Amino acid sequence: MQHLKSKRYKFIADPGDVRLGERLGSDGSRADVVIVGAPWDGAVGTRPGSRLAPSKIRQSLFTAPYQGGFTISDWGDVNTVVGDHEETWRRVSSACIEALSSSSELLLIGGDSTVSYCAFKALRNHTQSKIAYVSLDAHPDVRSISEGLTSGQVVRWVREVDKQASTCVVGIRRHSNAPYLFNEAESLGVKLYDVEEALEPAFLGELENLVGNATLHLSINMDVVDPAFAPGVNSPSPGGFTSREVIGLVEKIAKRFKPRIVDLVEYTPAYDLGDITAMLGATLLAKSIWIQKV
Ligand SMILES: [Mn+2]
Repeated sequence: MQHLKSKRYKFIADPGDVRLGERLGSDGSRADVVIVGAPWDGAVGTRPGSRLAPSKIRQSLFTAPYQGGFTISDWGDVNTVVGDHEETWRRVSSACIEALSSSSELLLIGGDSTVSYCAFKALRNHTQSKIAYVSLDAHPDVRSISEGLTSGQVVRWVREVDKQASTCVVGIRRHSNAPYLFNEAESLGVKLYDVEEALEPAFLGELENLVGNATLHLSINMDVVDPAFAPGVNSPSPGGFTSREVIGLVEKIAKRFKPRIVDLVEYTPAYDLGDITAMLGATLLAKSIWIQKV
């Protein structure tokens, strides 16, 4: 048809400039990297809206330059059930199990951070190897609440699924968390690192001791970034990583530990400004792709 573009995600006619969105395989196809969206925010108390994140993240991710050397497929979004978290979580886990069987690296776009727990359950189901769960987050997410549901419990649930998994949270802000949570984390065997510790040159050595050759699940909660660089989150906390710092950290982790799953959670588009949080989130996902066949 006349004057209709066959390629999306690009506005300039430059054949040498290939975008990631131009290399996508079709839904359900096997690929080095498989993308799944989990548009669910039913466990968010403060600023809901991360159910709208997957489409916004894709918009930025698919305009990123394709670096070559890997195949990538977007399987679309999990069909979530509004008001039914158990059925939704079952479906997210099930989609992740399928995606793990068809890829070397799964990129899961949340959604609130409970979808990270679903992905972790899927990974535990998929592999016999030792797993490490590294969460980049301002909060330890080890709450124990008297009623209801919160995404602030995810790391506690991860511990319940696999007590042997090495588990740590990187980017903690002391000033934004109740003191009891630090004791909870310690008694659950969850190692916490604040922002300053994570920026020390020795930090990668710390991770080396913790992760080693385990199968890595890396969870990136966008609130780990300073709200000046990532305002579009459910639970912002001042004093986080700059965008440059978090990009460097994710790149180093991806290169060294080759994560089997990378999830991006808690991005909340309604609170974003000029898509800066979406652009950063998409960049972090692009940097987390470690497969390079060339
Ligand atoms: Mn958090």
